[in-house]
This record gives sequence, C-alpha cells and structure tokens, in this order.
Amino acid sequence: MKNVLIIVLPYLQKADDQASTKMKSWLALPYGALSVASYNKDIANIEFVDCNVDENYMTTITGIVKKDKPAIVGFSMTFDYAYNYLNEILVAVKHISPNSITVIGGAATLAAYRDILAEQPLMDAVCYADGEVPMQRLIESDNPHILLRFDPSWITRHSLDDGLIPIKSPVSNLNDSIALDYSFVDVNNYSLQEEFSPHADNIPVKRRFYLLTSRGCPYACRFCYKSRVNDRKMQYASVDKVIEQVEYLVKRFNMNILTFCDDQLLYHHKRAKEIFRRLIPYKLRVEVYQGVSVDFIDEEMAELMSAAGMVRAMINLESGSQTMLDIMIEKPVHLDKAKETIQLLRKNHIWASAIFVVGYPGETDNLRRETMNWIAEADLDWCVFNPAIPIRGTALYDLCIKNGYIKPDKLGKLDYGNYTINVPGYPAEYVKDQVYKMNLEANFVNNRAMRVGDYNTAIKMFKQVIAIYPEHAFAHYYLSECYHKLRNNNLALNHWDKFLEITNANPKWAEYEEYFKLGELNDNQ
Ligand code: B12
Ligand code: SF4
Repeated sequence: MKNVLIIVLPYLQKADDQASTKMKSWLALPYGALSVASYNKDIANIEFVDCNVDENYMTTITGIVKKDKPAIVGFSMTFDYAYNYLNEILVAVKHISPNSITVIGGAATLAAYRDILAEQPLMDAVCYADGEVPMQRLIESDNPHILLRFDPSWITRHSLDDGLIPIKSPVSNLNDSIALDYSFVDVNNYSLQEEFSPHADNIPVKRRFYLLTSRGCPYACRFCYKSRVNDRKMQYASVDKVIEQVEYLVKRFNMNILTFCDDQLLYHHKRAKEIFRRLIPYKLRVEVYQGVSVDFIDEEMAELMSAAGMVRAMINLESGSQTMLDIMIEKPVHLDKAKETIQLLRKNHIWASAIFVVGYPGETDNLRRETMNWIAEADLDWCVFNPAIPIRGTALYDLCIKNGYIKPDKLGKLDYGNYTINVPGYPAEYVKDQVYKMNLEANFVNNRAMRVGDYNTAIKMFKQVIAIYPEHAFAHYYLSECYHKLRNNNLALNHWDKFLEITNANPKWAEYEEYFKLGELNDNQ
C-alpha cells in the first residue's frame, strides 16, 4: 500500500481589538481532510497532521516525510489565510522527498487553483471540489502523473494549458462519507466557537461534533463561493445513516452537541423533519452552523427543530430590503413570511437570530435603513451584520474587480471580517462604520430582551459580548441599565463606571455614544 501524508495547513488568525469587526479564529475538526483520509484509509497507509494542533508541525512533518517517503502528500486549505504557510511546508517536503506527488484541495482552492499552480512550482495538482474520489483514483493509479494530467477533477499546469474545464467527482453515495475516522486526530484538541445565544452556557462540558448530511446547494447567491461551482446537484445521506453516525458519536465520544454544517439542511423538508424527529431521543443540543432558510420552516418543522434540541436558529435573511435581496441572492427569502417564521420559532422556544450581509454594491443608506426598519418590525432576538466580503471566485468579486471597487487580491490576504469595497459615494471606511452602527442599534440600543423587560436574558447576552470584547462600551452601558432595572445598584454602578472609563479613553466609543445619545438616555431615566 502507498504511504500518504495529509497535512491540514495552519489557518488560525489572532484576534483583533473589539472595535473592529474582525473574527477570531478557533480550532475546528478538519472535516474535509478527515473525510478524504477516512474514505481512503483501506487502500493506503495514511498519516495525518493538523498543523493547527501541533506547535512543532514542521518537525512532525519532516520526520514523517523522512521516515515514510510518502508517495502522495496532500495539503488541505479550507481558508484563504492558510495559503501563507503553504510554500514553506511544500518546499521542506519536496526537499526531503522530491518524488512525492504533492496535491492540494479544500474550499479556498476552488477559485484559486490558477494562482496556486502559477505561484507554487512544486505543487503538482489541485483537486477540484470533493476530494475523496479523486484521491482514491490517485492512490490506485500506477501512473499518477498521467492520471493527474487527464483526470477531470485534478487540475495541473498542463490541463490548464489544454483548456480543460475541471469537473467535480463526488462520492457516488454520500452514506460512504458520513462515518469519519476520528482516530486520525485527538478529538479533545478541538472546539467550535460557542453559538451566541442566552443558552450558550447551559452545557458545562461541551462535546461537540459536526455532521455534514448533504452536500451541494441549488442556489447561487452572488457573494457566496458556491455560486461558481459548476454542478449544483444536491446529494443526501440517508436518514438511517445519519442516525447511525449520531448513535456512534454519542456512544463513543459522549457527544452532547451536534452541529450540522450542511449548506441547505432544510431544503429536503421531509428528510430534515425525519432527522429532527429521530434525534429527539438523544437529548442533544442541536445547532445548524450554516443557518436555516425561513422559507422551509413551517409549524411542524419549528416544533421538530425544538424537540430535537435546537434552542437557537440563525436565519439566513441576508437583507431586510427586497431591493437588495433581488440584487444579491438567488434563493427564496420572503420577508413577510420571515416575520411569521420568527414568531413560530419564538413560540417553540427557539431564540431567533438572523444574519445580514451589508455593503453589497448598490446598497444605499436608504436601503440600509429599510433593513433596520424591517428588523425593528420583525422582532428578532439578535442580528449578525456581516460586511460583504468579495471572496475570490464569487460574482461579487468579479463585479468589484470589473468596476474597480477593489484591487485584485493576493492569495492568503483575504481579510475575512473587514470591508474593503469602495463604491463611488460609499468609501469602505464609511460603510464599515455603518455596519458597526447597525449592530449597535439592533442588538444594544433596541435590544429585544430589554424592550420586552426580559432583563435577565439581556444580561446574559451582554455578558457574553463582554467575555469576547471586555472593552465593549455599549455592552457595559446596557448591562448597567439592566441591573438598574433589577435594582442591583452596585452592579449597575460598576458597569456605568466602566462605560465612562471606556468612552473617556476611546474616541471611537465616545463618537458612538454621541451618535446614539446614550448619555441623554441615561439622564432621562
Ligand atoms: C464548517 C465550516 C467552518 C467551521 C470549520 C471548518 C473546518 N475546519 O473544516 C468553522 C466554524 C471553524 C468555520 C469558521 C469560519 N469559516 Co467556515 N466554513 C465551514 C463550511 C460551512 C463547511 C466546511 C466543511 O466542513 N465542509 C465539508 C467538507 C466535506 O468539505 P470541504 O471542507 O470543502 O472538503 C472537501 C474538499 O474541499 C476537498 N478537500 C479538502 N481538503 C482536501 C485535501 C486534499 C489533499 C484533497 C485532495 C481534497 C481536499 O475534499 C473534501 C471532501 O470532499 C464552509 C462552507 C462549505 N460549504 O464548504 C465554510 C468556509 C470554509 N468558511 C469560510 C469562512 C470565511 C469562515 C470564517 C472566516 C467565517 C467567519 N467570519 O467567522 C471562519 C474562520 C475560521 C477560522 N479560521 O477560525 C469560507 C472560506 C472562504 C475562503 N476562501 O477562505 C467558506 C468556504 C464559506 C464561505 N463563506 O464561502 N467554518
Ligand atoms: S444559499 Fe447559502 S450556500 Fe447556497 S449559494 Fe446562497 S449563500 Fe451560498
């Protein structure tokens, strides 16, 4: 059997200060790379290194390469940022073992394969989309260089010169890639960012696993990298297989939180309902990382989601302005229905949050105000405002390049949380500020829990904000108000003092205080 080494490239990024909208990184089970390894474990000797959990990954990798001289070294690049580490590791591998075939796959390679092949002469091929089957063909091939050149799912410098259009090679039955082999990693090393909700701290010891029960997305939103995948078919694992894997994860690892990563978990309504129905006896916390589409939630779905263990739903609304929805997305979002769905979720004790994309070219201040007005009417529990990020390979990226709204990006430099689009009349810095103000308005100034007098829930939320951003002036201000309402004067005073300290020291927070007239509000009480 051939020796194969799979390397998950480092991707962890340091956290920024709280006034920026940048995300923090966190360690997550490398699902895609694990799936490639698990699928092929019976036909190769596979070693697996996740650089994100191994501080001395260079030593580990060079040790394995010296010892095994792997026939194939596969790199996994889920996030653009990981590209910054590729060259150094690739050079080290090829230096020790020049005959190893080096390949790369992962979400961030999907639209970047030309640049990777141009900039990394030591990389032999890039995998187009799903990697299990292409890797199987490569392992089983007696003439791997020829295979790489002519296989429809491997992209090489030759195949690019020949003008070949890559095609994905999905597994023929998704049931075959549900049961990941977790022995490739130490599951105790991994976490997943806590779902932001008042229920977040209800489970003291969290043993969370992901499950991807379907692949593909039939839609083509213009800011999403899926919009360029040339095969939109959905693939589903059977409900029996999904439950079998849940049973395994519960018995083997005591899983108590199950996070679905499907792009469209609810798309096949009947199947989704059946999955939720059969999850009920496991008494898990159930999360849907990619969010849910309102249009697929009826009364029964909401009941089943809740019974299965969902306490929070992230709704993929994208905008509260129909004009912007028409410009940005290609999936069903009906804003009137969404308001009903939010009530349905609330009735079933599911905390309703929604995600909005802000700053897509064409969005004016008036249209942003439409979104804020819609949010105020829709009575959402929490809102997430993501700046539109022109990810390479999306229609948004092409639009921005064509009109000169952004400079062509360099691989590895994608600034995930930062807004960089400069549309005439709307400079990036201005829009960035608007995004942050929308967040402050929806989640703090007009906080729903406070509006309905549920101060305990509001306190939980603001404390979570402070746990991530200790210097968040508005979280301290509204915590102070909540404690004041609950007649806890000491805590009210503590947070009020902290608010003053931050706004005195930080002009940006002072500016937001002035904009929302916070001082006045407090004085009027
Ligand atoms: C789950 C998920 C996460 C998880 C974990 C990801 C992980 N470690 O695997 C978490 C929650 C951590 C996460 C966080 C974020 N994510 Co995310 N995430 C996803 C998501 C929804 C699914 C990834 C997944 O597991 N897919 C299932 C597996 C089976 O597919 P796969 O990973 O693509 O792997 C297949 C192929 O790519 C290939 N393959 C993979 N590796 C290899 C290796 C070889 C050798 C070969 C041959 C093939 C191969 O074969 C695999 C099996 O078919 C994707 C979107 C998507 N639908 O893919 C976004 C996605 C990867 N995330 C994205 C982003 C932007 C983020 C965040 C920055 C978002 C944010 N602002 O918070 C953060 C940053 C994370 C960090 N660095 O800390 C982007 C990345 C864009 C880019 N070009 O960089 C994606 C593509 C979504 C998008 N918006 O377009 N994410
Ligand atoms: S529905 Fe979601 S996964 Fe599908 S194209 Fe739109 S944003 Fe991407």
